[in-house]
Order: sequence, then C-alpha cells, then structure tokens
Amino acid sequence: MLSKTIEKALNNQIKIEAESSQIYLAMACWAEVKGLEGVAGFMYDQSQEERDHMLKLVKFVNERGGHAQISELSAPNVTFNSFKAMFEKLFEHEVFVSSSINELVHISLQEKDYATHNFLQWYVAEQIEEEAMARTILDKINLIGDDKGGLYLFDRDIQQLTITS
Ligand code: OFO
Repeated sequence: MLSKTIEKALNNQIKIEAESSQIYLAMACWAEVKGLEGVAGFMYDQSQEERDHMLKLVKFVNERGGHAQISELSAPNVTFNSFKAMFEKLFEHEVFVSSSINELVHISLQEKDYATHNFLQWYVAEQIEEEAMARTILDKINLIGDDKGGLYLFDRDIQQLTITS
C-alpha cells in the first residue's frame, strides 16, 4: 500500500514523464518539417520511450493501491533556433528528470517504502543511460558546428545511437 506522500510524488513523476513524451514529440515534428528524417525518427522513439516510462509508473501506482492521476500537461516548445539548441534542451531536460527521480528515491527512503525504492532503481539506471546518450549527441553536434555535410551524416547515423529501455 502506498502512503499518500509517495502516491503524490509518483503522480508528479507520471506528469513529468508525460510531459517528456510531449516535449520529444514536438522535437520530432520540428526535425521532420526541417527535413532531418533521422533526427525525427530518433525523437519519435524517445517520445515513445517516455510514454512507456509513464505507463510503467501508472501501473505501479494502481497495482499498489493508489490511483494514478492523468492530468493536464504544460505545452512544449515547438520551435528551436538550431539543432544544437534542440539537443541542449534535450540534455537539460534529462538532467531535470534525473534530479526528479533522485528526489523520489529520497522520499521513498524517508517513507521506508522499500518496494517503491526497489521499483525506482530501474529509473535510476535509465537516467544514467539517457543522460549519457544526450551528452554523446551534444558532443557530436559541437564537433559538426555549422557544417551542412556533417549534419547530413549525423542525421543518417543518429538512429544507431538509440539506447533501448
Ligand atoms: Fe528520459 O525520462 Fe523518462 O525516465
């Protein structure tokens, strides 16, 4: 059984994962209309992964005697100044998600909820991977700079960077 404190904290994370999915979906659309099919495909996959993260939390909350809340979401950014700016946002967002997961882990220990603590370890591991992937992408984008040919190759290769969860 979840305490009210844990239920509220998990529901907050459900909203964050849902917003992450929307943020990456908006990035996918922007990349697609800009003609970068590889980047768009990568962002569609990221968006789907975030939805899966959300659903995993939804099921956990409901199975543990709580009630998962499906709430209104903040509208994401739909345009970006550059691909570099877009991937900087992605990286910043993943760092934000990691800190939110860390806070959840902290609350689960305070509440002595070891089942939730155990459940959250999957998210801790996932965030390490996602931050690393976002950092790798940023490094590559920084190397490319404004080179159009580099961006073309990057668009071709980015799908291989997808880390499955
Ligand atoms: Fe990439 O954020 Fe979910 O966990």
